[in-house]
Amino acid sequence: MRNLELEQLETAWAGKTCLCFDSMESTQNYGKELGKKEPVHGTLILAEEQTAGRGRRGRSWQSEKGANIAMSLCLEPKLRTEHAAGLTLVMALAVAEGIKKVTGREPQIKWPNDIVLNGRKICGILTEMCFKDGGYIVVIGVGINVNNTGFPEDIKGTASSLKLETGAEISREALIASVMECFENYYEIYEQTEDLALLKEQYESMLANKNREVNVLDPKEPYKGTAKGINSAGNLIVVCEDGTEKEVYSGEVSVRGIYGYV
Ligand code: BT5
Repeated sequence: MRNLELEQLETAWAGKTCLCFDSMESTQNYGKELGKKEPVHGTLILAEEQTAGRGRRGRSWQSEKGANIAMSLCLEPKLRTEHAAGLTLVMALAVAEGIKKVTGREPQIKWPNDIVLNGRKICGILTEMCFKDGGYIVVIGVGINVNNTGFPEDIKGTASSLKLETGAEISREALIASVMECFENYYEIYEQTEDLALLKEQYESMLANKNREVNVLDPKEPYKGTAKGINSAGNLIVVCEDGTEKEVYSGEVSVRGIYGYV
């Protein structure tokens, strides 16, 4: 493990402590274990390779060693616990904005936790929470496909990387620094209201699903509708085919486009 100082980083706390590993199971596991033992607010865990990188609900996250970003940001929020889930959307905004600053491209957010460029997934976000004495920690995992140029068979139809989309090799350090700066800024805005009220407009301006037909993969009963935007809790507002409006909670369901991944 080495302590990495991100040269370009201009934050007060986010990513100021940055622990970088060659290989580990998952930066999420490491972050959660570390957080139980010591103060970790703002600590960033990075791995060149994950042997058990994961997505939501037991899905796996696949990433080529040395080419991409696999990182977890540890937080000890002062927020009420029920408001912590919204931090996935705060990170999505930070990643989208960070990518825009570094590449000049305009990525979009596929609610709630994917970043897409030209309709393909270039980043996934996983937020997990665990309790520790006197409080709780939140670990936000971010996987960004930066410089890889190939994907395993099962995801090559939906995934892409920044290099494939822009044609240029991207500095991972510059991108991490940019995402941390954006995150710190948005997090402090989120803390003011403990919801997305002040960030909603910006989030919706990057929302790939906005005004699109979506399939809501509700485990009880999937349904179709048109995504209108989010509310300040971060739920997706979907108008169903019969005109009724539903709030989709990010923890429970996935959303797919009718004609493709977005
Ligand atoms: C996610 O889950 O997209 C969250 C991924 C979070 C990964 C980071 S890496 C650092 C930290 N440590 C971890 O162990 N995890 C976090 P979900 O929405 O469930 O999407 C998972 C699905 O995305 C998989 O089932 C695949 O279909 C697809 N997938 C896997 N690897 C991908 C990749 N590199 N690019 C695009 N899609 C991928």
